[in-house]
Amino acid sequence: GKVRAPTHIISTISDDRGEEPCYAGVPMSSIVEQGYGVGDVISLLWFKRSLPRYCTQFIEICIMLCADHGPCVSGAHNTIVTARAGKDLVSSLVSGLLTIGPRFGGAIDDAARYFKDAYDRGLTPYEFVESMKKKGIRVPGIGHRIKRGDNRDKRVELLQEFARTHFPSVRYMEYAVQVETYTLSKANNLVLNVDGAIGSLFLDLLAGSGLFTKQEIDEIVEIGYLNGLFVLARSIGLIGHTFDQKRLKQPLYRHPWEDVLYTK
Ligand code: Q5B
Repeated sequence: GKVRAPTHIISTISDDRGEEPCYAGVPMSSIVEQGYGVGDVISLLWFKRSLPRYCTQFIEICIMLCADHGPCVSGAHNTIVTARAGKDLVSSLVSGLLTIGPRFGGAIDDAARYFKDAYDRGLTPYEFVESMKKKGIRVPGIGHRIKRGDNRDKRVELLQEFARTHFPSVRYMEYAVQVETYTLSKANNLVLNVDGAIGSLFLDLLAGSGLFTKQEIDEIVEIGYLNGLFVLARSIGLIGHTFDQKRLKQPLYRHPWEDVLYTK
């Protein structure tokens, strides 16, 4: 009989062999004819299923709100310096992307992991935060360089407002808010930041949509899909910063001596 030669690659998200490409089985023509948006495409290629409109809208809001946060943040700074060194678009983009990590923009997955674990185990915010302190781990999704208890992050408020209106349940987000109330009682900069808001709300999206099994949710959190939202979003801004520097014909960047403490 026929023997199938072993393949070197297994792929389950897209197929380009037929008359038209398909994302998770949905042909391009349907994507265009049915007016799908970027949120739908992310649902198909990342989660391998169509999600309800409020979910895809939430994904799109995350992308829009995280697209840029000015020229002073780590990612934009790196991109600007690289573009001014005469490098090309891809080099400027990746030099900014490479700063995304546990302190800057890449705390979404860990926020989801830690908030989920603490909430599911029934820890009070006090028990959760103090246990993190004992382990010497900063609470991911908490803290910001410029945002404060009396100067909240508008992006967080917009995400919360949307979820409170459209999500069937926001229990993980409410837990994150309780954690924030406790951390704010310790220091005024320990606000729930945009990473923490997205991390906790995505848990609510996964649990509340009814479209993911418990095992699937655990796998998504374990693999870490959610930093992808920040990476994808911020690429839009970093590309913009590259074009901006090129358009402005900015010269090679050199940091001023006065701003360095030379010491032994
Ligand atoms: N402390 C974000 O720190 C930052 C604590 C904490 C317990 C915490 C810090 C942090 C967790 C990671 C996270 C995402 C590094 C941030 C983003 C996107 C962005 C960026 C933008 C955009 C800020 C002062 C004292 C110390 C610390 C304690 C600080 N955070 N304790 N849990 N989470 N957060 N990242 O201001 O006793 O003096 O030693 O790592 O969620 O990246 O706009 O800029 O869109 O681009 O540098 O919004 O919070 O504070 O390091 O001087 O700490 O607070 O232990 O205590 P700072 P530090 P002590 S959103």
